[in-house]
This record gives sequence, C-alpha cells and structure tokens, in this order.
Amino acid sequence: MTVYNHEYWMAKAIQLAKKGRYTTHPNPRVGCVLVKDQQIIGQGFHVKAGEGHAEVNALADANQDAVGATAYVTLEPCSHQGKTPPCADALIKAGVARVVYGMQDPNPEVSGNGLAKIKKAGIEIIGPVLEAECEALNPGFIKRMREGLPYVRVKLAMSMDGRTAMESGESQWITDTAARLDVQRLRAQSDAIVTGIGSVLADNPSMTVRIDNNDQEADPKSVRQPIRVVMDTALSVLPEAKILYPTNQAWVFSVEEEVEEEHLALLTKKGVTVRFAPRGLDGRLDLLDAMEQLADAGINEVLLEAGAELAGGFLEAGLIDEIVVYMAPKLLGSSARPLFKLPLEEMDEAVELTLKSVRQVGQDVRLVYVPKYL
Ligand code: AOF
Ligand code: ZN
Repeated sequence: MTVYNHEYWMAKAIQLAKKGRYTTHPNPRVGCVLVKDQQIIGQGFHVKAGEGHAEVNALADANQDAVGATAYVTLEPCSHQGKTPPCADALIKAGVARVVYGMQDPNPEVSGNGLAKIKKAGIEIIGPVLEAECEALNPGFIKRMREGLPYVRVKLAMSMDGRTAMESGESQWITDTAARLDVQRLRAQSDAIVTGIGSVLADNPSMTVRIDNNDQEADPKSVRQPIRVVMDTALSVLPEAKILYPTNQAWVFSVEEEVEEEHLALLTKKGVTVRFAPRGLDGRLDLLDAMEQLADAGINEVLLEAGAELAGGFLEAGLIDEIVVYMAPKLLGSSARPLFKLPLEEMDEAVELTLKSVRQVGQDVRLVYVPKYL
C-alpha cells in the first residue's frame, strides 16, 4: 500500500477549498478530506455563508463512519456557534482519531480554541501543514481578521511602454479579450470593486461581473455581484450613472462637509449607500478610513480599478497588497498616461516591488507584483 504524507492529503483539501473561490464571502474558502487506510472516505468544501462548513460537508459525504479517520482541513475547525454549529464538536462526535490542519483560524472567536477543544477530547492534532498555501486561499479574510482591512488588488492594463490611456483619456481597448475575461474572474472573486469619480465621469462604467456561459472556471449561475464603490469626495456622481445600478449594491464614499444635502437625499432615496470618511492629511478623502469601513461590512477582497490619481493615492497610503498588470503588445507613446501618479523626484524614493508571477494571457502578459512597503 502506498503511504501518502500529510502534504499530499492537504493538497487535496486545498483543491477542494478553491471550489469556493467565487461563493464563500464573507466566510473563508475551506476544504476538508477524511482519510482512512490511505483512502478518501469523504470530502467537502465550504460553499456559501450560512451553509455547512467544509468538515460538516465532508462528514455528510462519507461513505462509511469516520471513526478512526484522519481529517485534513485547510483551516482550524471552528469552536463557536456562528450561523452553523461548531465543526470541532462535529469531528469529536464522529470519532475521528486525528485532525491535520493547514493554518490557525485568524477569527478571534476561534483562534486556537477549535484546536484546544479537539485536543481536550483526546484527538491528535498535527499542523500547520502547507500553511503558506492555505493562507493563499484567503488573503482577504485573513487581512480583515488580523488588521481590520480588506486585501486590495489594483488591476491595471498598460501598453508595453507602461501607458494606460491616451492623453485625451481614451483607453478602450488596450488589452485583448483573453485578458478582459481574466479581469472578469478577478472581479468575481472580489467582494467589492472600487473606483474613483474621475473614471465614472469619464467612462460611465458599470463594473459588474460578466461571466460567459462557457467559462471553464467560474460558473455564471453561482457568481455573485460584488458591491461597487465610488470614491467621490464632493458627491458629484450623477443619479443615472451606470455604476449605481442595482442601487442596493452601490456605495459612495464622500467627505461630509463637501456634500450637498439635496443630492445626498436623492441618492439615498434611490437605495445607494452613501458613507462619509474624514479628510486625510493631504486634504483628500481618507482612503484608510474608507477601507476600514469596508472591512467592517465584511469585505475581504477589494479590486481597485481606477485611474493614476486614485491608484497613486492608494499606493501612497500603503493600502495596496497586490498589483495585477496586463501588458499589451502596443506602444502608446510619450504623451499617454502613466499607471500611478506619484510625486517622486529621486531614484531612492522609488516604490520597490516584488514580482510574484508572470503568465501569458492571449497576446498580453499578466504580471503580479507585491509592493515592498508591506
Ligand atoms: C471552518 N470550516 O468551512 C469555515 C469556517 O457563521 P458561520 O457558522 O458560517 O461561521 C463562520 C466562521 O467560521 C468564519 O468566520 C471562520 O472563522 C469559520 N469558518 N470554519 O471550520 C469552514 N467556513
Ligand atoms: Zn466550522
């Protein structure tokens, strides 16, 4: 009999967890396999908040009793009564002999308590196993739990000479269809899409997720629409702007002193959520405060789709966790617009980045960077 190691089974649990990429919000993506005599006897993943957790789904899937089995879970089993009962109790009751976990749950309600409960019941605990891979499943959930902030990805499309639009602002279409499809998936896995009033006034985008029926990865039926958020200091968004529809999923951040009462009443009446943020040190809307408000509302992952000004503001505020840039095989010339507006003069002020991945998407190249200020 081939004996597989813990990493082998945990990798299976990770594959299962990934199936929840587009649906678990605001909960984490979690996978679980139950193994007995080197065979999977049950498997499950968390699909949707309010429904069964991964462990409970794996126990329900088991083709025999789980007495003496090893449970591999990508996240520490929960110990609390949330929308569903504690998974630690379910595993104890099922009689598993061992629990191998991928990472501790950063949720303060759990955070070690699940493991302690299981250990107290005389069950062996092993872990963390493949911790970095398990953490990579939930960058947003983890950041929100640990820091009270969402994980922010900025998506940019640029020419080979690093330009995002012509001087006039004309920007459609720099990248090809394959890259645009990839962006739809990035949107679908996000809880909020954030943009600036500049882009709204210039392009009137809808910023909704449009997943094709033939998409190999994301099922258009289960994909939920992220909320759309406009950073709009003076509340100048027009009530008919496409981004506000449907209005129950649209948010606008403004600075209270700048807002005209009547306009605020009109938008609120339509069902748009208008939130206030204080003025930051530079006199503009405090982006950190706005991001804290989004995290408080359960937003794990933010996709920032903005012009150079707002993208630069996020970068300067230290709020960007990841830069996803699609580079098209085009040259737009020296008068065209850059990716980030940053007031830098000297080489030693340069924002250093770490390259995380490179992939060809159609004729474009997708580059993922992490700013080094993190
Ligand atoms: C697990 N397995 O599959 C998930 C866990 O409100 P509830 O009952 O859905 O609980 C949500 C919390 O449970 C969530 O914040 C996280 O701490 C944990 N999620 N735990 O053992 C799962 N989804
Ligand atoms: Zn649970």
